[in-house]
Amino acid sequence: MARPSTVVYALLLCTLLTEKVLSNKPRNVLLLLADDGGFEIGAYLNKICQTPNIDALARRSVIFNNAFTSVSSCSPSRAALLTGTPSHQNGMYGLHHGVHHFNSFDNVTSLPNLLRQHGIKTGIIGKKHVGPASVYRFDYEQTEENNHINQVGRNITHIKLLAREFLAQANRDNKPFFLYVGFHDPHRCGNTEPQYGPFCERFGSGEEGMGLIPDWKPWYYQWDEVQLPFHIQDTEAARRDVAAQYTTMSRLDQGVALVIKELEAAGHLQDTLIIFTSDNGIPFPSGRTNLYDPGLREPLLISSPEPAARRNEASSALVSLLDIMPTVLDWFRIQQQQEDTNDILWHSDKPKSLLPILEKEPPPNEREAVFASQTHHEVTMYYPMRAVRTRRYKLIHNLHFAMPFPIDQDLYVSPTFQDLLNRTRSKQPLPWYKTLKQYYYRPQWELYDVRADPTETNNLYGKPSLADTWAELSERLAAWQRASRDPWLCAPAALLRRGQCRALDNGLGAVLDSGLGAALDNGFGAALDDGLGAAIDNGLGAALH
Ligand SMILES: [Ca+2]
Repeated sequence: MARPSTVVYALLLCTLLTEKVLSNKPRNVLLLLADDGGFEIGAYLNKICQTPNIDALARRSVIFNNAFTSVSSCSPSRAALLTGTPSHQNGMYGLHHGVHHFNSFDNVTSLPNLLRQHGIKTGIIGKKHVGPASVYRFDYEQTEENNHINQVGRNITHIKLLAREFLAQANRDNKPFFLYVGFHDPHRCGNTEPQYGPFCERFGSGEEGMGLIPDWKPWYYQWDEVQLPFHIQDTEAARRDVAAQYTTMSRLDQGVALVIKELEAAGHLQDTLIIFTSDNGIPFPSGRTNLYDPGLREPLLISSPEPAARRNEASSALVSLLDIMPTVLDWFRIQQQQEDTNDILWHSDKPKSLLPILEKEPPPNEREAVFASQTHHEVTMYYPMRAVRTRRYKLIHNLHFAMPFPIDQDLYVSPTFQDLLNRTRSKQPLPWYKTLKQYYYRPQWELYDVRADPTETNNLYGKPSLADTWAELSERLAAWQRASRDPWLCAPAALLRRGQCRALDNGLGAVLDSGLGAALDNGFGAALDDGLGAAIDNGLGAALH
């Protein structure tokens, strides 16, 4: 019989050997990205929309309750996620496809390019929606560029088989891998393929003429039972829209399960970091294309196979999707070189690896902040905004505040938005938290106490007791813009030239100089109140007639 000390020594040796083996084993990443996905998820306390598979992933994950995208638009968000830089810095100011034609700058360093240089096999299945191709090159690409988007983004049986093919290749090559699955669900499709319903919820459902996705069992919902978010009007039309969105969530949910099953079958469930998130907020008013929380806040689940990893625990840490790139690099133990940093002059507020949070919840920190930068969505939708959000406050700077907030085509044709228009035009009751006029016309500065006012309805800008808060947040926002070389740094009161803001004398300088309270003295507030806005939907129709 061994003496106790021998046993202890043997155990210690065993532990050391295990750690050695663990540290050398391959490490992979699976990134699952929803398209316009929100919190219609059981793990995020939606009681009606059933997502048993995403919930199962959540039980193996840290569930982030304060994760935010840096831009609420498809291509810009994906470019930001894949470069660790805000849209104004990587150049993806708006949508990539069609007439919009936005692309990142040719010299940007992207995650897939960097990983490939380090011998990691990279793959993308589903929606890509970024360019140029040379900046975002994956070893394996099955995207809308070589498939129909619905087949590669919504047909979960096809997605499953593509994942199987990629994983087999990675095993054959004996390489660590980064697999990015860009689901197209639960994106709307009423604008492009209305025959499948507002959310493509009938695509592949097995109904007559809809085709059949063998692995999908659609879940259907009663419109009067949905859990309505505060920013959607409480009407039958809007509720039916949400019910359709829920059905599409069931396809995303089952797709997530299929891909994870393929990961397991390929022998990689125990060596792969799994990340689930969404590119931008849900396609409803105040959601996608907005810097309000419904546009910026995202579900984020990260499941680590490490023995010490937290599981089924919520984190309240304030994190950004800009943190995904440093997290993935950290996981692969790749040090980002100075020349790879995309020319950022970060001093603080820089993107950070989230791996430490997967082991231990950091203490609550009121200094934490996330930032957002929006410029376009569609090419016609020029409405630059910048924002900073702490746990307590959100400051939004609407640079072109005198313009009506632009509406994208996808939202415009939606049953929810048409219902808003029709009710406003015909002066029917509109059980909504805003009026259309308020939605279209926003002040230059919006300051919200998001802890006391999570719906962001009470603009505190100009309140004397918050003068210091505004000054601190606006300076911090400007510092972040400066560090990330934002061409809009001085807008709208001044012009950025050789690093300096040069006054334009356009009447807005006073707002910036005098700080609080001056916003309504610029002549634009009066224009809104003098009846121009009353006759028409967004206040501009009358001017055209
Ligand atoms: Ca999207």
